[in-house]
Amino acid sequence: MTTATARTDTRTGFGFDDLPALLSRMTGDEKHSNAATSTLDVVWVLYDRVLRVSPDTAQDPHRDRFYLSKGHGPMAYYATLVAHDYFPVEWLDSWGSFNSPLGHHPDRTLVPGVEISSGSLGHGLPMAVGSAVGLRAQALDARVVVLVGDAELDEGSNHEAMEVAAALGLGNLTVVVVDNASTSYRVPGRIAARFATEGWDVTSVDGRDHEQLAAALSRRTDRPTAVVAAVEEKFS
Ligand SMILES: Cc1ncc(C[n+]2csc(CCOP(=O)(O)OP(=O)(O)O)c2C)c(N)n1
Ligand SMILES: [Mg+2]
Repeated sequence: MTTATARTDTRTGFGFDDLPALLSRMTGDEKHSNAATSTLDVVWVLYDRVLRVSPDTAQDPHRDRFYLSKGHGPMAYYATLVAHDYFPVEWLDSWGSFNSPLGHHPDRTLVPGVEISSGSLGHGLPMAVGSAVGLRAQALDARVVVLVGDAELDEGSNHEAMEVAAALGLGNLTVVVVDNASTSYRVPGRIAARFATEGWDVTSVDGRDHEQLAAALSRRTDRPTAVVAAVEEKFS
């Protein structure tokens, strides 16, 4: 079931219902549309209801961090950043072109609000672990939320990061796995079970239900948190 909020309380006046129109401004053949639309609700709920960050606090050491690890599908991310006033809506019209700051993979040096450059799968979670350790060492009460894909978890680097995050008790770290059943050797339930085995706090939710997402993504304990957000199958 899809339960979406229709809030338009952003500074730009754009709300969740405007995202399809914002996405349609990004054209071309290499859009990775499925990868983008799979994350639409998760990214929106994070910026609308969960993360303590805004364009005004984008450099504040106390801000929450969001890392889009599966950077091959950034359209939903760009549209959400536009809605929350990080950069002008007109930038969407030339995305992917030679002089555009909006590449097919996000570049943290070019796009306001983007925390990491991504696109090579398997790096976001290890980076998020490092950031969570650094924030804790500085006694900063900020969180790191990293979004990964289900097939991205096939990269072994994730599993080393998963183990160390639990061993270190990184309660300031959340991973959200957008599960569109796209792995070659899928075993239903394996993602949640793997995180639980390593000692993470795990919640499985409908990745289109904003209330479920907001509750799960806001959860903090003294352990790292994993949210497995199921969406429609990529290849159905
Ligand atoms: C290290 C690395 N290997 C391979 C790729 C090529 N690649 C791009 S998208 C993709 C599939 C990713 O699947 P998933 O993480 O589940 O995201 P989805 O496209 O399903 O949203 C692959 C293998 C890559 N970007 N990085
Ligand atoms: Mg996938």
